[in-house]
Amino acid sequence: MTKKVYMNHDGGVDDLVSLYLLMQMEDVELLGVSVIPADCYLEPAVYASRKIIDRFGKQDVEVAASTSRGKNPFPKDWRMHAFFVDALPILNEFGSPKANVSDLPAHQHMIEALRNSSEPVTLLFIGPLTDLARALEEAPDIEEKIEKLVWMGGTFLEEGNVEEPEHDGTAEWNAFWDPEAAKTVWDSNIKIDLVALESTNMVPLTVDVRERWARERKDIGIDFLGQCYAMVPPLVHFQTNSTYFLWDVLTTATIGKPELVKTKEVKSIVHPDGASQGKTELSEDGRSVELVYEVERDAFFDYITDLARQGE
Ligand code: AGV
Ligand code: CA
Repeated sequence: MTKKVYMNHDGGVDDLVSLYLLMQMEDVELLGVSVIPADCYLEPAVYASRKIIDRFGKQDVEVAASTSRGKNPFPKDWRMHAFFVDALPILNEFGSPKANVSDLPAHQHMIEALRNSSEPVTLLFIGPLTDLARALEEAPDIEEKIEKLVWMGGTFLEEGNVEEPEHDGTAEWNAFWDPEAAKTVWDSNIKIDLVALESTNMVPLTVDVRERWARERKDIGIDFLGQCYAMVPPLVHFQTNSTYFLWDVLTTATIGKPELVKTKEVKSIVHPDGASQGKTELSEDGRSVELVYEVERDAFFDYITDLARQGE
């Protein structure tokens, strides 16, 4: 059975690779893609998305740009990555992008996609939740069209991945960028699969992974993975704040192959403000989420490498 999916991403290397991989999944129908300028700049991220759809998509997919703004901006160095992906020769062989850009802003584009769908839709969010929060405020009726939300965000570990002044370091970045949006979504009745740092910490980008993709670079799809992950720092001696993980790619992979991960139900709240803003915390008074807390690392890398292979 094909799953209907709507994707909202924020233009990082792993966001754009996720778009590529999602389009390679046999049993997924992609209803639309929207781009929010959180961990990216909007223009190159929209261009890169359209070019990936042109070059590697099997269906027509429309792209929408977000008008949302966050509370806590991402570091500029990270936001630059979308420019690098957009400039890759493999995405620029045939001139300017063709995939359509919607006249609607992201959240309204998603509302329309949900209302037009005859079946419930899985929402894949691999950046902040701002566009979903806005959509829910504008069109509460969409809730019943949402099968579930699969979100890369949050953590219940002591350490998050935010290192910023005036913050205590307990949050994950997608939650920190717009903590109020996370709270709005928490307050809804949508089912949530949470791909938090518990599981993404198990899939750092390492040199052996890069070498594997390099050995197979004759395949154009695997070369594309290798080129994308050449732009970001791997884990070598020890983890730093810049170390890159396959956060969003793991989140996307759970849609195509749920057996890769283990999940458990937990109850949690989100801190909307203060020194812990964006922190997700276990609490009996909180809402229920399905936490992805473990992944079969080797099976995951095999899966995404096989999925990427184009046979060209
Ligand atoms: O917190 C993880 C989220 C994911 O959606 N993003 C990157 C992924 O796209 C923010 C982020 C955290 N640490 C980063 C990030 C880093 N070292 N480089 C770039 N982005
Ligand atoms: Ca992201």
